[in-house]
Amino acid sequence: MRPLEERFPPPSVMGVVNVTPDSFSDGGVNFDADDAVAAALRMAEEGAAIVDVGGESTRPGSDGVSLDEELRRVEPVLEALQGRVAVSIDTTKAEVARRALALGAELVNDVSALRSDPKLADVVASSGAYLCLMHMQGEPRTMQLEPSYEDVAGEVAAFLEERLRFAVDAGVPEERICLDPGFGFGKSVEQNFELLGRLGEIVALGRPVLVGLSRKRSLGRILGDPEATTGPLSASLAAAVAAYERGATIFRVHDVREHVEALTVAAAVG
Ligand code: 7PJ
Repeated sequence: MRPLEERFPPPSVMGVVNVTPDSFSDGGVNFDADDAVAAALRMAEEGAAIVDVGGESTRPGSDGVSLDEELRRVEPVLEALQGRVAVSIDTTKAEVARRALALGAELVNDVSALRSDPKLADVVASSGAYLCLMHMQGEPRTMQLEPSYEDVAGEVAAFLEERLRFAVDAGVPEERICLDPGFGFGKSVEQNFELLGRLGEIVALGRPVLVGLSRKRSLGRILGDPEATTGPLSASLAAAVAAYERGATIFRVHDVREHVEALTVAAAVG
């Protein structure tokens, strides 16, 4: 298995394929399996290196979903995509990851960083899959109520370093792991922007850094709408380029073509 940074050289774009009725920003557009499959194939054509298929919404305020329901959502999509496009499974559940990996997924995107399901580390370790470990303060249902840090970048870096150690100790090779500061997961607008400015402190941990800034509400809020629940494409592109310049290597986005174009230009600058 190739190291993650060779399999996904910077900048690599990960297209978001939510198979949920209530996601952050594409609120149900891909809830139908056929629509999700078509969206994923289009993203691959537009230059996505991988598509991230998820059946459990993690938007602020959301509740979890049962194992059966999550499998019912994602399995038909994974089956249809098998052998056609590289797939990441966005889940916190070991059983969903196990089925997804059997259906050809190559990366497990766990927003709980192996804290939700004690069996997930072993599923990843024994399969040879890539793994993304993401920072979150609190849990989706309540995480935006009162996010609090003394030093947001320092605390996120320390958390990710600890979760990296945990994953490696559980048998996941370090070269298969990437880290994600978790923009919007228990962070205020100011904390998100401070974290983005200090992304170098996460990059300094020595693993590839994945960022998800696409359409996030902090982007809408910094533009002046205090009630915004999403951000526009223009702001998403600016944030992605800012992250790229600070060392991020994988970009989880909804608008693949535009991000591929923006990041290709940013990369040409060197
Ligand atoms: C992220 C994610 C992120 C990773 C979501 C949305 C919210 N996984 N899943 N990083 N965000 N690794 O799609 O806007 O930032 S759900």
